[in-house]
Amino acid sequence: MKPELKIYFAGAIRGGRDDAHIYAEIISFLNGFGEVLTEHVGDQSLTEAGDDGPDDRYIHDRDMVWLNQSDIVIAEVTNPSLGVGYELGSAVNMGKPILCLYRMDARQRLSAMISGSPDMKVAEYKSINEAEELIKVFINSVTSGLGKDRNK
Ligand code: 6K6
Repeated sequence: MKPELKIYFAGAIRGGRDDAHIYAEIISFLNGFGEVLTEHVGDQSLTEAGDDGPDDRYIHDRDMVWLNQSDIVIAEVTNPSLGVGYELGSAVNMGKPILCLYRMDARQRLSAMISGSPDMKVAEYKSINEAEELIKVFINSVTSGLGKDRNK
């Protein structure tokens, strides 16, 4: 049996939790394609202030291990986040296939370091349905190259 696709989902935490419900919807959709290593990013009880969890060094090291283990990286980049930017730069250096999802109606412009990167696919969306379609097409294109199983 072929191994399950390992998906690293990135979304703002200390950068702001306004879009946490969108992260949760994307993660629930991604669960149909493989194992989402970072499900906590969509946890709506996780606040940007909360510091009752593991220490920052532990979080950094664990997330870098997961990033290394992942087959693909999907980031929701509408809400700017230093952590997400760091993860994306690291993922580029690791040679991971990357999809960045950005909401068109957002007031903030996307960083040129993301929209101008030749090493990631940046796609704009308006609705969750549109985001799901973009994810489906991206995963199909990557998994046909990887020869991985997919569920959708
Ligand atoms: C919880 C509440 C406040 O801070 C935390 C720390 N918990 C984290 N747990 C797991 N991953 C984290 C945490 N903080 C940041 N990350 C990683 O960085 C996630 O994978 C996100 O994609 C990204 C968010 O970065 P910031 O700069 O918005 O926090």
